[in-house]
Amino acid sequence: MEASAIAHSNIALIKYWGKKNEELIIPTNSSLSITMDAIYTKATVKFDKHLTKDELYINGKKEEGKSLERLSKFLDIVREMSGEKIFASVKTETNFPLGSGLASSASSYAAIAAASAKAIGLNLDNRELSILARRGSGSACRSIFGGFVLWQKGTRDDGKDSFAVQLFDEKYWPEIRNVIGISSTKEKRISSRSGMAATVKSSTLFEARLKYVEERLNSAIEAIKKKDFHVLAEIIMKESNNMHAVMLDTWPPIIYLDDKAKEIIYSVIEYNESLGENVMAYTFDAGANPHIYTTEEYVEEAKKILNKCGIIQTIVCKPGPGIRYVEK
Ligand code: 2P0
Repeated sequence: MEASAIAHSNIALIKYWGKKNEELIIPTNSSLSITMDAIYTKATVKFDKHLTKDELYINGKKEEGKSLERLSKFLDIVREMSGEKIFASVKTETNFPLGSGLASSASSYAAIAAASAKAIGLNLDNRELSILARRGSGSACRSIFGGFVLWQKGTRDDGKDSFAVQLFDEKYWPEIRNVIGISSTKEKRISSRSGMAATVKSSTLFEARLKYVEERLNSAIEAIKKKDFHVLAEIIMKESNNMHAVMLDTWPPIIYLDDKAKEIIYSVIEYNESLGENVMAYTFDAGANPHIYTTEEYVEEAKKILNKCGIIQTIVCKPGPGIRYVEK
């Protein structure tokens, strides 16, 4: 009863920040992302009747405490779905440094969902897998699919219609790049999970965000359909700003952007202005690592901007594939 799967990270253009239901992980708004080819997690799950509790190894290191508890809660869902009451040993390996500040929960839980469902004998299609992955980490539901992915928030209270769908596969717009800067290696002060809960509870601007975010999402999809990077870039940047605005409006405030991030924001805007066209778009998640979405021909310029702003290490990603099963 063992299986391995690989899932790639995804970086949102329209962000998920806020839950309608914390237990079931149902979001307050739909979101849109691109799956990244160069960063991924491989998970191997083995259900073993000799085990007396679940085990978790991340990059070879045995984990206890919160991350194990979270995994066990997730595996309880898989056990309930299958009717099997067996503990599992779970090993995950990421190909990017975990201390890099790049979130690994999306790729990890997508890979764990796929590997555990297969190992325990559940025969799930990708939609069911997306719903399952969502229960591990919201953004993981998007990593089941490759290319351009929409997570539809759904309307049901049980979350059964809250899953991701692929809009376009990874070959649709192959020139797209995300130049990721590794900015901070520090553990973030506030986790996404507690941060977004605090925003929903305390930000007065959040209501306004929810009013406009789906409109922005539809405009983003239109721009992707037309492969209009100039329009898409403006939406991406405004959306990042908007999410970080509600973060700052949270009490106590959440501030993920640092001085380097601020320099990058101004530099990208200035570069676009110098060309009279948006050829790059910055976006930031729950951390200070910059993501510059651009097209192939501007990758070197994007790197130069990041270097000038004090960022040495970069990872260049293209649209990447969805979940795949591999040999151990
Ligand atoms: C996103 N983030 O859309 C946004 C942008 C962070 C900022 O998805 O509580 O780690 O496990 O559902 O999935 C981070 O949220 O949170 C996230 P949980 P998750 O990519």
